[in-house]
Amino acid sequence: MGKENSEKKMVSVEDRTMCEATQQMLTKARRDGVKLDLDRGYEMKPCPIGAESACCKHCYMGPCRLNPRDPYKKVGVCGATIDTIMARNFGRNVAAGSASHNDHGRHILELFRGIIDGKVKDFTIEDTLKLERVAKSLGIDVEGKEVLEVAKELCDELEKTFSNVDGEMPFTKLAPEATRELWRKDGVMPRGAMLEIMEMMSRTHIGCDQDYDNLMKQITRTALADGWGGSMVATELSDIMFGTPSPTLADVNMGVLKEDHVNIIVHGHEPAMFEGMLAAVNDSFFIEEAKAKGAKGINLVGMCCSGAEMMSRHGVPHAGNFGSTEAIIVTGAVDAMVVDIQCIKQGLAEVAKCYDTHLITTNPRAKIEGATHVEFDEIDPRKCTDEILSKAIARYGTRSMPIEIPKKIQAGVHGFSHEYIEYMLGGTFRGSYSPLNDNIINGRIRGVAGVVGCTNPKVKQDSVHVALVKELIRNDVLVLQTGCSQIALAKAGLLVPEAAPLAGPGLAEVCETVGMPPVLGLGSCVDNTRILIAASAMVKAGGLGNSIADLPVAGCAPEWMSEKALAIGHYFVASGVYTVFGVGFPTIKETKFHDLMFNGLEKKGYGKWGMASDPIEIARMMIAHIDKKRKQLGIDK
Ligand code: XCC
Ligand code: SF4
Repeated sequence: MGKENSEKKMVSVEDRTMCEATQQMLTKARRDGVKLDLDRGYEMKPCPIGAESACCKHCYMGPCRLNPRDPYKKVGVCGATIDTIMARNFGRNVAAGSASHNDHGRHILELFRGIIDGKVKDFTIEDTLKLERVAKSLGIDVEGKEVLEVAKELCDELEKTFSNVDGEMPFTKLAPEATRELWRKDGVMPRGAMLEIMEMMSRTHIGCDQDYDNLMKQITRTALADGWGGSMVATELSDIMFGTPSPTLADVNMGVLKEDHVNIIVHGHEPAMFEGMLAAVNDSFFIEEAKAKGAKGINLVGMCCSGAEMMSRHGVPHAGNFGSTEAIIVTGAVDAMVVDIQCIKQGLAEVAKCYDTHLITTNPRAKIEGATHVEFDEIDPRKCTDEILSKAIARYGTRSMPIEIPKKIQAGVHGFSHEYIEYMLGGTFRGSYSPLNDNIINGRIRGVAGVVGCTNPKVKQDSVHVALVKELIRNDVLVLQTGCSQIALAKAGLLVPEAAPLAGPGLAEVCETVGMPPVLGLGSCVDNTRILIAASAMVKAGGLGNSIADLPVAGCAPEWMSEKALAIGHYFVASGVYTVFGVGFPTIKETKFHDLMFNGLEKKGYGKWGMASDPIEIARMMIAHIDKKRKQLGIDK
């Protein structure tokens, strides 16, 4: 009877995801009696009070629950109002998101220092031109200096991103002067990330900061310490160490798995371990080992953000986004899934067990009960990668499961770094401004949108991303993408120049002239900072106002789920961008805090938040904002 009930409730796989490969694997998982996140997400009934952030558990006089339908009727035991409670909850979310990216960035900085000190021998400084450019942009004199000397000075300067206790975070120098003036005037200029995150946590302790407007200042500072801090350090130093991406053809979707190869998936966020794996799989010793077990070779593919990063840099195939990480194991073809940090579902352990796949954690900061831990150390990468390869090859040799790989595969062009976008659309000056700005001013391109972020089993995987992006380009809005969103559109076949006819006439003309897709993939989530740098470059190129807030641009994370997404959303808002989130939002509409986020911030010169779940509605809101900015700039002819 229970079984009958749950079967009746089962939603069709087509309603859970629009990714056909994932549908096929979800069907197989149901048949095999294995529960995936896509079904757990449907069955979970989220707490309606928590969903709107109307509860507080910051002390044990509570937890206190307020009524989202009548938010001002009650206060917490300590007297905290709904605005205080929502602001504190949001602040802690942003602190966690900012901490994640800063931890990632600091780890990349340590690797960079290891190379400079000579302790790390397996990695090197790949892009010395970018090293010089970044150093110069921070005011470091590079004239007549050796590469390592410049690198050391840059490393010392960027260390301040994390350790400063006063002054201004180094990369904030890259923002337009008017934007920085606003941050200074309001006292939200980030100092050091560790300080900002610590202060965010301390101010949200019971009985501390209980003024939502004052809390918003620290929330803003903590978010800016992500975008112009740890995330930007991660992107820029990764480019310097592993190479700056330029357009690369890469295959996406589960069809990149090969039945007759040893399949190894890397999924997570930091590039070092993946780079180490890439070097190791080309070792002839292991290729011979694999052949001895009857395999044709070793097939290394990525997923989620580290996958997006490796695809951008090296054209490594990408097997799918966040919503497909459990599903892909159902193929039975994954010999090892190797993970590091962030967005790694604990549920993977159970699914991996069912399909006899090795789930291997590699980072001391992220172990999973039931997974095998093989620690990655930059000083001796081969120790870890060789052990992983041996395990994966052995598993290939004893494969006993029937294998079913969805035959879905889609080629696309990835790897549009901000440098490349500038070169492609701004390198040669024509008329008074850069060609990108010219095309915005003359109206061929109506505006620029960043569509980014996760997938969330609360909504049909990929569907909001794809419908939204199609609607935006149809209206001549150039779309920049990162993370799991980029993978959704890649699977849908939009990251190719041949997708230009799907764009409106103006954007299509620009795409055809330049030979670029209407949707540009920039990489992983930390690479959202490429959008900040591109936006700053647009301001500097002239003709579109003085600050990022003046630009006809908008952002969206239509299927967001993580705290990192909230931190990213807020650093875009704090940098001047109108940012719309789908799925839902942890505030109550009829409150002062919500009004501050969705209206008040814009009046103070920042961007603002927006929320809608329907993709066409989201597009309409973003385009209306772009049109409003065009009008303010006097280019709305
Ligand atoms: Fe995670 Fe970065 Fe979200 Fe994807 S988009 S689900 S945060 S992997 Ni970054
Ligand atoms: Fe309740 Fe205040 Fe304690 Fe929060 S801090 S749990 S609102 S008493």
